[in-house]
Amino acid sequence: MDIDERVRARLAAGTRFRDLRWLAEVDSTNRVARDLAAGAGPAGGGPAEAVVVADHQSAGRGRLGRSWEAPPGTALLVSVVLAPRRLRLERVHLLTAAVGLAAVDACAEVTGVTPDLKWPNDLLVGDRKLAGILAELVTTDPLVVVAGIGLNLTAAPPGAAALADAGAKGQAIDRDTVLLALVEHLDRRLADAEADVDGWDRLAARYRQRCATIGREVRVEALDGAVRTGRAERIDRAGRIVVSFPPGGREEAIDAGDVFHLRVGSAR
Ligand code: BT5
Repeated sequence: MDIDERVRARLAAGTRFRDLRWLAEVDSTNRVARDLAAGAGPAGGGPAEAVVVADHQSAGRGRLGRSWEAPPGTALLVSVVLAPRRLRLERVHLLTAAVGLAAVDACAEVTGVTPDLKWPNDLLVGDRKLAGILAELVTTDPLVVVAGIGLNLTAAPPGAAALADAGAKGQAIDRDTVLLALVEHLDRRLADAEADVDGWDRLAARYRQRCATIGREVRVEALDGAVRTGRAERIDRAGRIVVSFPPGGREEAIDAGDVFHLRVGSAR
């Protein structure tokens, strides 16, 4: 269903995201957002910070070539074009953190359910995945990124979570209400981060505070398939997760691959 007129008007008037597009069906909202960002030539002063929403994706994308699945009309599927100010390329991961924090705030505000953040790109309810974020670099100078999030509202694949079964009330999981809250929170997070020289450090600190992975026993699956377990100690300045591995607790910073929370010893 097309985006509610009231929601459109509020986003256009009150946030940096003036270009709001809705599609009934598309391969991937990230693909559309990337094309939008790439199409806006540098002469125009950089791309418009756009929002692309779809009711259904025929080829929704996850990280590392994986797919994102959601039955039509059951999820918030949205990608944003971001052209952040004062953000250096090596800290680009903070945009994933900004979208994650905004999504947590939106869920809490609209439904009363406060998901956990799992490094690097998931929202969890308990140990089940509620949402995933895919950030893709479009250009480095100026820095332009497309960040897409899929957030399960009324249905989820087996083993995953949807807001509807996480305690949210029926009327509170209207897609456009969640969309509005998410984009407004994201706009505020970005504005705060861009406001002064410490702004992106504040965002990083906020993400670290909220990231449920820190202090947990985790299973780390490297890109080459190697699997190890250890303890997630902290997130470093470059956004990598630092894990200590037994025996001896030698620390290693992980920047790619997958991290899973383990139950054993997982009390926070
Ligand atoms: C992600 O990748 O979690 C990033 C997902 C980003 C999806 C959004 S939707 C809007 C925008 N347009 C796109 O094309 N993509 C973005 P990753 O960490 O690689 O996790 C992918 C894995 O999550 C899959 O291999 C499945 O195991 C699982 N998965 C797929 N669909 C899911 C769902 N609806 N809910 C929970 N888990 C899911």
